[in-house]
Amino acid sequence: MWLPCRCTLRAASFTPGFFSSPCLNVLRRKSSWNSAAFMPEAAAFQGVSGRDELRDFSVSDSDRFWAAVARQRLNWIRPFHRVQDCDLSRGRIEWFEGGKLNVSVNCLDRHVHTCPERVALIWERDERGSEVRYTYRELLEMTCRVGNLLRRHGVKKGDCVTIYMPTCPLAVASMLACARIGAAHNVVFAGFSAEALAERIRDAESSTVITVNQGVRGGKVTELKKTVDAAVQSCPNVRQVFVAMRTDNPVAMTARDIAMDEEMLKEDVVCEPEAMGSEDVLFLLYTSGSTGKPKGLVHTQAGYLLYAALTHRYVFSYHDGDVFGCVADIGWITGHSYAVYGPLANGGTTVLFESTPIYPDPGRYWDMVERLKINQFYGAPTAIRLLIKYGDQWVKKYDRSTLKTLGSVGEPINTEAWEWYYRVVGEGRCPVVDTWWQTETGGICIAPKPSEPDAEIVPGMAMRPFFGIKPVLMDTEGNVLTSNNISGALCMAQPWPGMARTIHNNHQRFIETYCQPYPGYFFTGDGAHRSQEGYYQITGRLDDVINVSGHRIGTAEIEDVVNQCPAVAESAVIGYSHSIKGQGVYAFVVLKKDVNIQEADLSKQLSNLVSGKIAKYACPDFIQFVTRLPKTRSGKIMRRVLRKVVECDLDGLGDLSTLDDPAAVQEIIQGHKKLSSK
Ligand code: 7RM
Repeated sequence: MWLPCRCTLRAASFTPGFFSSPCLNVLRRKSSWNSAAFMPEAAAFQGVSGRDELRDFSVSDSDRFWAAVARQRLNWIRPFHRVQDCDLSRGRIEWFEGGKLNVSVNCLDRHVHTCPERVALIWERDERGSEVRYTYRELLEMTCRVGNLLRRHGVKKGDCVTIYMPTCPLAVASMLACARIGAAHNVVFAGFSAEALAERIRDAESSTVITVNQGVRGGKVTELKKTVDAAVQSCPNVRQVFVAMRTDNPVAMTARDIAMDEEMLKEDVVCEPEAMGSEDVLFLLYTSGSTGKPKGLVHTQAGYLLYAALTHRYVFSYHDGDVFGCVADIGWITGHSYAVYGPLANGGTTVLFESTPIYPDPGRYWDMVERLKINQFYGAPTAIRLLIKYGDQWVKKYDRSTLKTLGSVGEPINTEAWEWYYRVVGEGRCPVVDTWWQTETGGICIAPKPSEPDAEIVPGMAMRPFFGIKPVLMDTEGNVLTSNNISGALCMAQPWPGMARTIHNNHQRFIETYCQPYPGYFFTGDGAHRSQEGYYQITGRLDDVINVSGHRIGTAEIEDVVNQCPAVAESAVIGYSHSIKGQGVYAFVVLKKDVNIQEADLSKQLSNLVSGKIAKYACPDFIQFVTRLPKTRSGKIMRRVLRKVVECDLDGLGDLSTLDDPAAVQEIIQGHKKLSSK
């Protein structure tokens, strides 16, 4: 049994409210700034007074800034001798060269020395009210057992272990165990299909997979082990699958499978940590780009951990004793940085949320806030928009007085959602931080905080670059736009420790995607507006990546799957605005000539195909069958035209003169009218 009941009972006794003055209102207090109290290392930066000045200093003298922070915040086995060695134009990014450390020691052992009984994890299980707490000592023990188990089964430094698990303590211990023994982890979101999982296992060259018998989410059981079985059929390199028990239902085991709970108990609770170089790989995480093949972004040890820890502390004003509630799944970068690495590096107490915002009812989040006494709540706008529809009573039923900061991530937060979050959830007491970042950036890059204590927060704006971040806006010719009140492509003018280093086995693609579009700069793929006051507002993707309920997906990836259907000649997938999901998926499909299937049946078939090959969230909400797609004479699909039709902005269709066959557009307009009136 993987749920030692002793853990349920022994929560460390500490007072979460200790640092939370009831009125931590950043908007009201004007303070004389004590740099050392705000950030101890700032005391060494002479003449730097105020957070804005500290931000300027972190960019203008980034070597001194990051050296001081890295020395102060991380435990090193061997000190680094060079702060950074980066050349963005060539995609060379190296931080803290010569340094050696172990990430799991930084997340666990050092806190066990000072406060072994502090709660590290609160697992908010799908079954409401059955939360389980793990102290730092217990999490270290569990991590060591997994580390020893992996080692005993031949996992070595430099290997990559794929983790296909729900958000739970054993998944966290598995991630940290990899870090402990020097293996990279590759967490695959447990909502991905067998094929999507198989592709990621193969690309990562994993020979070891960790999973559970079944997952439980929103009261529904998912057959994760069976999905792994199906996936590894096409992964000849997979040698072993560790299977832990999330439910009591046994699953069929093969010669390749290892019963993880039982085997773990045989292992020692001490596991020698590997000394890792700063730039050794910590993990791969796959994310969608504008082509069909997901990219395995590579994050390394020291820089990533430092950046996750620093942003966690300063963007959310996290203080010792606080309970941090990031509700993201560990299968996404948000779960990595703000449910696991950031909070644990800071010795914090972090919530692992296994459920959904509306299970068993729409009060789930706020019931959890009351029960676990959460001080910082970090979630996605799509969930907020969903909850608005159920009404304020689900929020007001519960005591939210422990809340101090509310965070938003994954997509733009519209004003209505922001206001509701601020007024209803936070009762106007808690700053709302709209945090912009990406899998590629490793941690938050633009957010309203830190800021001077009396600085304003504008609804729906990420606003201010974090320490060490220098955003620039570019015009289409690649010129840096220097004025305010202007929009452009969002790039970063200098490297920062948390950024991804490469794409696994494809450095060329890394360079082409991020470094070549604007030579010398890191291109984010997003557009942004800089206001008159100099604040940043993200306007959305500039490429064919869309964002469905905060999940990033490339339209090309969906098209590739749709096109695999034997009846389909070609397709074009676009995103359209959706009131809850942010964006929805709309597919235009051209069928082969002599296809004789009912459109409704075919729609169903295509939806099943997409959920089977990618995941449910990627399924089209609308499938419109057309006889031809609008194309340029050179054969390029004019997605701009399709987007305008779907957004019902016919006046905005613009210049159609480059279209090969303008009549195609009329047919598409008519078909869209029919489909949307259904
Ligand atoms: C953390 C995460 C990244 C993409 C990014 C944006 C969009 C994320 C915001 C946002 C507007 C935000 N990583 N995005 N945060 N857009 N405001 N605060 O989401 O790799 O999965 O997605 O998400 O387009 O490029 S991610």
